[in-house]
Amino acid sequence: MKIIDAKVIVCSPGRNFVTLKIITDEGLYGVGDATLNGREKAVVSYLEDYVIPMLIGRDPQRIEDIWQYLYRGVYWRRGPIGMTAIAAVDTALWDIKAKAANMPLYQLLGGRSRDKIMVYTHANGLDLGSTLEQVGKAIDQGYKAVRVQSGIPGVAGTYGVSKNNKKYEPADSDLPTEDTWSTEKYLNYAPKLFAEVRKQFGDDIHLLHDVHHRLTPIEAARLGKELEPYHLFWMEDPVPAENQESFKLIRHHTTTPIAVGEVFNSIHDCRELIQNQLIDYIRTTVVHAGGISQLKRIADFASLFHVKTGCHGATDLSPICMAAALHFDYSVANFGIQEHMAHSEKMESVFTRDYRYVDGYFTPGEAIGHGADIDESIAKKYPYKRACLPVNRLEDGTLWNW
Ligand code: KDG
Ligand code: MG
Repeated sequence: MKIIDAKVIVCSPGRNFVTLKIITDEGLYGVGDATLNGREKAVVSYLEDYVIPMLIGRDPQRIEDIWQYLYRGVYWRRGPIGMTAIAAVDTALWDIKAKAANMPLYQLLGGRSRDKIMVYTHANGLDLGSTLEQVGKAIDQGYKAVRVQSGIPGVAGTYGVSKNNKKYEPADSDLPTEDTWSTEKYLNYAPKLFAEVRKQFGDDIHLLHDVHHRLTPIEAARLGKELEPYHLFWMEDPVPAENQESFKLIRHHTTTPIAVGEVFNSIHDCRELIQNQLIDYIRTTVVHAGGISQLKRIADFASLFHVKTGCHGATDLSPICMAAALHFDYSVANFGIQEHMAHSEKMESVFTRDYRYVDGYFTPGEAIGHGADIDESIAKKYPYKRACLPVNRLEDGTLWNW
């Protein structure tokens, strides 16, 4: 089998998605998600100007060799742009291989390790009352795990909370909008929020929370400690993770489980965190961490250190990524949980998929390949529109982590 063509499809059905389609001489093709929120065009150029010309004529069945060719063979290793491009190629090649084998992808990955995949959804509100209402709605929809984010009293707008009663979508402007942040107000409010959620909804529902990289290690230690009575499933991204060693300080102070990794693109970004058992869940996912091939390596490594998976699954990851992630989740031994932030109907109209939701759990479906595809004629109706993620400033104007 040979790769004879590949193309990049960009569309914006309410938000931007980049999709790679790889076509073979035997009539089989595969698709992979290549979306990097707010920097989509950089990946498009990387794929079109460099990667696609290198793919033509290669045997698509040699997934590992092509992965190494695009990683080691490029000299400039790692980085979100290159690794997202590699992920798209890798996902499309696994799709082709599974189609050639006439199997759903999870069978090629070793078969299923479980019957269903627990997902968590998002509940967010501008204030305590509306946040509690959203948690109640999620529980009524059958979710067993809910991520809770809330507006902070005295702070205008924050991560994870819709500003306009529409579904939360952070890349909301042509150029970055500016949010304001107060660590002090947040730290005073977050334990009260979770106390109320537990009081109202009891102990059985899994609760998650995303700090979104905003604290220092000692502040994160305080938060983790104060949240302990509400036994969170995890506290996510408490601090930016470039300094992996800094997690030791958080770990020494709290038993609240920690999840990190949605912005990582290499196994080396999480090596110290995993081998020193500084985290409990690794959030790397298919599209930003080099595809299924590298995700399998990360999960196997993590399993040696009691770390489970918890793949990122926000709406900026297309249904193609979600499909591939669910096959991975189904097969991997040390699965923890999968994020599910529902796409809008308009977004879903561009993609076909076989995965389904039943009562808090997903299954990837039995379609051959990963089971997701793009409808190019519908995609054409929604041209690319630049949209950036916000930036964040402290109340005195200092630039902070968003
Ligand atoms: O593009 C950025 C989003 O994917 C990110 O802000 C979502 O943190 C996120 C999450 O946990 O879903
Ligand atoms: Mg996050």
